[in-house]
Amino acid sequence: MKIEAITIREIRMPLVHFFETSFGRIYNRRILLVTAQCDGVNGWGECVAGEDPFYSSEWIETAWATIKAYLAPAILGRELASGRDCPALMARMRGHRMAKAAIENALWDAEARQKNVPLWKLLGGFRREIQCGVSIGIQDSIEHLLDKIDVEAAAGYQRIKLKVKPGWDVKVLERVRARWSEIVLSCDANSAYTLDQVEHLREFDQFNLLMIEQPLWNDDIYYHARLQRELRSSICLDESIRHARDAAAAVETGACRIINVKVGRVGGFTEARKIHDACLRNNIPVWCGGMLESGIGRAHNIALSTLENFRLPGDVSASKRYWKEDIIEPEVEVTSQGTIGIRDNAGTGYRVREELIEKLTARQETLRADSK
Ligand code: OSB
Ligand code: MG
Repeated sequence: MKIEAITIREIRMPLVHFFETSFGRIYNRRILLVTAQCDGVNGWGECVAGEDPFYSSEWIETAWATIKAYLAPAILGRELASGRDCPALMARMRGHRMAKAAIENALWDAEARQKNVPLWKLLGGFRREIQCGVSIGIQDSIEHLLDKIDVEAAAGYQRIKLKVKPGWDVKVLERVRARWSEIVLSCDANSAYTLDQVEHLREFDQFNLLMIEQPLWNDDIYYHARLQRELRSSICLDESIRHARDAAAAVETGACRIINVKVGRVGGFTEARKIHDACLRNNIPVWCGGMLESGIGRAHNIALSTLENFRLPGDVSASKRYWKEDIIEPEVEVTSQGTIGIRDNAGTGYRVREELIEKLTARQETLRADSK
């Protein structure tokens, strides 16, 4: 397929409810979408970079500038057999994985549409439904949090993940476990702790957590290995895993027993599949993380989650938990069993609502091969 044009666009979407982590609270998402025009077919990709460089060093402005100056020029006008060929063309540019993923995934999307096959099959998936959990942010009070858990547990979600930080952790977990002794529960610290808090982190062991996600520094593997030896609970790494080599190092050193795969964080479907395969060989379960995606990124997460080793419920949940109106049709819905059924249509199986996207667009720019 020939890459004829790349359109980058920023849309703005207000969240139904604010989302707070150890690094801050957000009410709105500024989302960078990529459209790749290949032989007249459009593929869509979503850049999961945030509005600020808080989760990772990338943010929407670095992604925009990097795509425009480097990533789009590296692929425009090229003839590619598959989305798989994209990473090699962008490898010269270091980092900027979320920006790269938006482009690569748009090409996989276009490829699936062109070949008239479902994206999940193209990626090598086989599941006909995926297991869903929810990630619940830090709230204004424990009462607010308990109300939220009530809603999500009643909706059927298979796992509840709570955001924690010093001052919003042990007491919160205690209250939650007192009310729901049986629910599958995990927590995510987004790097809010340090190794000298090991005694405090050991208190988490009493809550029978499925995992503790990213307790220590965002770029660390070594000290997580030290911490894992001190805890009964399993550590899951998110931020620290940038590529398959990080995953291999984490497994080899015993830094975690579970890995959260986010296709944006690792630079696209190709690298996500490598991590998946490496974890499968080492009997390390993975699950699909979320970045408060619009329907486009959400549909891609669903396709990825059909791979064999996505054995734990992901953070991929219903559109309506985030948006009044999503930019795909139908919206992503979750069954009362906490699953999402996999669609058999070509591409993601969801239609992109271009007319709604136009209305939400704050800026857009089309890059072409001849304008290099
Ligand atoms: O660490 O998993 C995370 C959202 C934004 C940034 C980082 C994270 C998250 C989530 C939300 O936990 C997952 C979702 O519901 O999309
Ligand atoms: Mg996380």
